[in-house]
Amino acid sequence: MSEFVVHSVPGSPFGRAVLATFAEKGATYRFASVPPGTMKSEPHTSRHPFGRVPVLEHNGFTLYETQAIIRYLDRVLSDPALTPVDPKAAARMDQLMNVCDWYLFQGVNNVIGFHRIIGPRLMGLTPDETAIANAMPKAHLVFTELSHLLGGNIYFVGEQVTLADLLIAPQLAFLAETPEWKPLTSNAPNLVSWLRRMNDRPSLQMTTWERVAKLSKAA
Ligand SMILES: N[C@@H](CCC(=O)N[C@@H](CS)C(=O)NCC(=O)O)C(=O)O
Repeated sequence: MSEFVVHSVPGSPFGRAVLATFAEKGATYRFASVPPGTMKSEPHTSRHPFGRVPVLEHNGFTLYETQAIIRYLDRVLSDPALTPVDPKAAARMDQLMNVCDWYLFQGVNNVIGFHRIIGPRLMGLTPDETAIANAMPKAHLVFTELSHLLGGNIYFVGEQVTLADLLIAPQLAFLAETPEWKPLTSNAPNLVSWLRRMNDRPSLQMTTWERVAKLSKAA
């Protein structure tokens, strides 16, 4: 069986979505840690011209953008399927994945998650409270909409886990570690229960920041 290589960094929510997809499929991969401070230079920019993670390599095929990667994995590792067959359910999954990238990440997690977690933990920065406060109106809107779309479902699109759950869970798990989580979920208890269910899945347990950091040290 050909080797999958994931270039990423421990703690990356997008990278975690890829690793969790492998775990859901029961498939193996090699984790190639991108050394700190090298994401914007060669050789990484040859893999990812925008200097981000994750990047997948498979049989000489290189792919960046998390949605593209996990959709590719769902096609080449077909069992269990993580995309619904029903066109409406598949469209809902696609919609949620775009809500994640366009609204949950941009302006919410890349601000709150950065200032609360990444900056202090990796760069010794003090959280910028003004930037966090400015991100909160959009964050409330995103949480309200995610809660609405989840409704009474077990997973975002129904009873089966899909790529949408695997993309969104690492982003919300990040925010759940911040003081903003409580006000953001005060009217969204279904999101709290959903995240608990996701965190209980082996695929999320195997891909925590700590577990991936250990994996990357051992590699
Ligand atoms: N649209 C990209 C976003 C990837 C992304 O932003 N990754 C973060 C880590 S979770 C990153 O590489 N950040 C480095 C930076 O912003 O310079 C994807 O879906 O893969």
